[in-house]
Amino acid sequence: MVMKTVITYGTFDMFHVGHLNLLRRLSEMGDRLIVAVSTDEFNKGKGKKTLIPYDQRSQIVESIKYVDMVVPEESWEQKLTDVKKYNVDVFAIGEDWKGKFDFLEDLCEVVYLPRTKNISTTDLKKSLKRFLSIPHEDLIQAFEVLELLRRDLE
Ligand code: C2G
Repeated sequence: MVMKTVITYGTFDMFHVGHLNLLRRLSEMGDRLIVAVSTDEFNKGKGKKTLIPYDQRSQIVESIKYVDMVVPEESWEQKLTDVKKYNVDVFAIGEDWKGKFDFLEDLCEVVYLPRTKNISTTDLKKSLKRFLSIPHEDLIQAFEVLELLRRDLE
């Protein structure tokens, strides 16, 4: 049986259901799914500051049942060598990258998939930042009020 290999690349910071949906769909496209997780250094080059360091991001992705193998993504160019090295049949990625990797079409199928709506690491970071920017005393006061309400309900 010929093994159909799919590969994708990404940061996967603050792993969420958008990432999960993508990996599940990719796993349905072949027999083996390889995920190249962006290293912290490579992310700096992408202008992306990750909250979660590479070793944790790669451990999480490796633990996803749809994923067969995780490798580090250290450069833009490695896609060309990876496709040959791992005998890749399909390169796939979210459509936010539509057209950017068509140069791989000579080597393998190139697929851009719709992103999952209403979730992104950027939004998660924004809401986290908003919560953390609430003045400390306001949070204390809110918890005190909640405690009073809880006692009333007892
Ligand atoms: N994704 C998605 N839906 C979302 C968020 C992300 O389908 N709501 C997909 C992205 O399209 C991408 C993958 O999940 O295919 C990983 O997303 P990121 O971690 O943001 O990856 P990115 O930083 O775009 O890195 O060489 C390619 C780059 O490394 C891709």
